[in-house]
Amino acid sequence: KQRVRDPIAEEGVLSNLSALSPHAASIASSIKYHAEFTPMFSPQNFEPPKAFFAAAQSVRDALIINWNATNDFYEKMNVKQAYYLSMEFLQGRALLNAIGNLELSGEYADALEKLGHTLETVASQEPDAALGNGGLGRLASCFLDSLATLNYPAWGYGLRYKYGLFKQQLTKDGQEEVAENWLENGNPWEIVRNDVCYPVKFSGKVVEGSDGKKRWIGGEDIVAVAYDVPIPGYKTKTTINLRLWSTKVPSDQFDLHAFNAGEHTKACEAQANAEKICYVLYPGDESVEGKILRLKQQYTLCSASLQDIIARFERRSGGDVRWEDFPEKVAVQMNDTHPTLCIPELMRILMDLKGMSWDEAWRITKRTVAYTNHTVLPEALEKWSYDLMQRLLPRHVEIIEKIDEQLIEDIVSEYGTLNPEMLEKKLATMRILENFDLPASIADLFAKPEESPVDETSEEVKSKDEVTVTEKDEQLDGEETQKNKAVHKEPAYIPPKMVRMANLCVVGGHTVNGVAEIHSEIVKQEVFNDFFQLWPEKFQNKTNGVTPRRWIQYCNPDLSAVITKWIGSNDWVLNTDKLAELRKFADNEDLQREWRAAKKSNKIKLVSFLKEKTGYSVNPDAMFDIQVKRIHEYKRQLLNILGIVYRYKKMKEMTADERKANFVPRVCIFGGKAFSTYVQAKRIVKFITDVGATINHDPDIGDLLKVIFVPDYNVSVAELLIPASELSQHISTAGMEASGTSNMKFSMNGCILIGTLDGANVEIREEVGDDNFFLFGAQAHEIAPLRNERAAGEFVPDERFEEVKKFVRSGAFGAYNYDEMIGSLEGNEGFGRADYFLVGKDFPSYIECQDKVDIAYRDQKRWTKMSILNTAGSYKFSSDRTIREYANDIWNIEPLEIN
Ligand code: 4GP
Repeated sequence: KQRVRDPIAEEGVLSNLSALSPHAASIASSIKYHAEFTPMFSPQNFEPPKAFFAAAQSVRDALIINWNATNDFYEKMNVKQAYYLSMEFLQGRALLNAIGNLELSGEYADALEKLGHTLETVASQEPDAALGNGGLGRLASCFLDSLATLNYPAWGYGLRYKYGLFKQQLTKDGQEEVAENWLENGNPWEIVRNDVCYPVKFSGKVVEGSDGKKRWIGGEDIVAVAYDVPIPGYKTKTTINLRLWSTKVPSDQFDLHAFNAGEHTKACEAQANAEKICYVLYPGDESVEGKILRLKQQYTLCSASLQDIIARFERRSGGDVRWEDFPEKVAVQMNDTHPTLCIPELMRILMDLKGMSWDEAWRITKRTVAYTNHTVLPEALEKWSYDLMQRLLPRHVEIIEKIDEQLIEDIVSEYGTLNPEMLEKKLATMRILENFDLPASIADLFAKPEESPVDETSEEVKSKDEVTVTEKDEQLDGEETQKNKAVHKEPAYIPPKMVRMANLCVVGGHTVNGVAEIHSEIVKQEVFNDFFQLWPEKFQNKTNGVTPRRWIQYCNPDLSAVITKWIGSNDWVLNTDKLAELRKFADNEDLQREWRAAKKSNKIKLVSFLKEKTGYSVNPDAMFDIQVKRIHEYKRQLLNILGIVYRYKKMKEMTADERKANFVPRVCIFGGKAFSTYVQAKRIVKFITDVGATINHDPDIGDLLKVIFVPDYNVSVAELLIPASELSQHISTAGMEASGTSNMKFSMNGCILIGTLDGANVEIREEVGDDNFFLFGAQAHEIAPLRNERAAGEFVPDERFEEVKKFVRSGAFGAYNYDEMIGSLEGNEGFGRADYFLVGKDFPSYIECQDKVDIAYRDQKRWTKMSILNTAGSYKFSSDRTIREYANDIWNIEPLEIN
């Protein structure tokens, strides 16, 4: 027998395992086994990266057993299953979450210690799986955790991007984006399923067979391959699946002849084209190539997932496939509009491949899919160029045209033809196809005989076919086209034909939901009001939630221990209603002391992290005031930083003693990424770092004020920041933040919020109580009149706001010219929309509210009580609650616990 070399033992790290509990000992030997056989690292070492890999693989073994059992059980029971389709899953790290959910954290800590490492060091080796941008993607990941925990038969479907959301580096010029190569060392959590792959087609043409059936032929064929990621529930065997698609070329398409003829690039071209679909999350879409790539991504997700879902349905039906039962077995949730192509794709498969009639297919599709809206920003409501879509997905465009035609009929039959003006307006806003002629029968209604008909062939108006290729490409972006045409003063502007994905979702989905009460109202009353009037029963609210496992239990063990002690058990992790029991102890001095100690230990951890990442030393006794989220004008990081500038200016005007007496020491922390082409957002990042560079080095200020921008904000950084936070800022212009989810995480961790009445802030304030939330600013219903007032030049800015702007313009924060940024708050000529986000309007109430924060913080008893009441009032914001609501009200699925 050959002796298997044992690198760990050879290094003398592991003498014997007998001191461990049997479970920890078997974990240690499993880790040893994987350390030996993992091909990833040189056999000699057992450094932390390798220890992580080996530990993760040992966890994966355990997960696979449960995952197989879960899938087998679903297969056998053939119950209805929900599928959550999302272009984003912001999973973060998996190790601590997995061992926590398996209730093996202690055993892993012991085993790793025996092997010479702390669990913490090993866990920190894991790269974040950042397959998402922000709220929408992180919500999807919280939902997976809740689905598994609550034993719901459900899967997630997404794309396996080779590069996650970019890494953010901060230089003297502001943000720089660097590729996030999260798969560089391999991904121990995924299982590649070469046996699960589906063809996906682009372009080509549609032909009609002699049987009248449509066939989509030719074009480019690629293959989507499944990579499965097991998602363990908490305290349950249920381990659901996140299936991520990767793309490649069909195996018979490698051009061996070209390769042998020395044309290596050509030979590999098809492969490269197929693979690049899954290269990056949200590839830049300024260029036509970028747009094509994004549409290919969306279609790949929809097509591969639906083929997979349908294959499963057929398999589970045995020999007896009854298509009308499809919606009884399958619920598809579209996470925003990115997976909208599910609708025409399901129609195509049911009609062209399964032989159904239009009516049958439409009935099934409508009962299967549902849509969640995550934003009211008009620029985020996706539209695709009709021409581009037709080039890439000709059959789908035919189907969309027919859905649009049907919609027109529905609208006409609902509203009649008696009021053509109203009908015209409805059709203009509700149609899926934008800038399209009406069908002749309807168009007649609006004919204006006195106008001479436009001569399509005249020189003035170019027909679509005459437009050159480049012009066509320009037309792909409506705004760009308008700008170009305006500059060149072209005689006749033909607005580009577009497909409105959100409208298609509302028409094709059985349910449309917003993500917080106020947002769902805006969805009904504004964004989709015409649809709401037509189909009120489709519209629902599902207030977001976050998983209490990751977002308190695992990221904040100190506070969790205090909660568990005072509630008497850790049931609250599953049943967050129990958190409300903390209310009765909110004044208890012992609890308050323990509460503060937990916060302090989290702050101390953050202090060393900040030192390591930014070089700045901060005082752990100062108030930690945090704003972390994507950088966007509507989220108003500018309001926060201008408030800080105001504070700084006031401090500078005082003597040292006055400063001490008037201001509570604060560490103001920012984090977040700006989209790479969003110039104003990047400017704001640079401004914050410039303000920090000045204030942090000002000897007059010392520990009284520090401004830190934490680079590369991601899930793991959030897990450190949130537990250490005391004040957090959720200060969007009212009506613009759909929900927010970090507000829920902060509140859950005993952080007090300063915020506007926007998104889920409204509901958080209701739960935690008005006294425990710092409210300021204009309300949603006031925003439109305020903007009008602004535009009419009737707004008189507060002098403190004027003072701050002047101070910034004076060059107090370095040589960079911030005129343009400050100008955007004034609506100067050429600087865009006159303070569209109403920073100037809300500035006075914001800084006054910040004074109230200082007063409250000085009274630590009062502050601690507020903090406790925040955690106590956060029970509603568990994603378990949200998922139960989706399951009951939208998907109609039941929990199924495997035995
Ligand atoms: C975000 C919203 O901005 C945020 O308010 C919400 O909490 C989150 O979705 C989850 O519902 N939207 C996006 C996006 O991330 O890409 O539109």
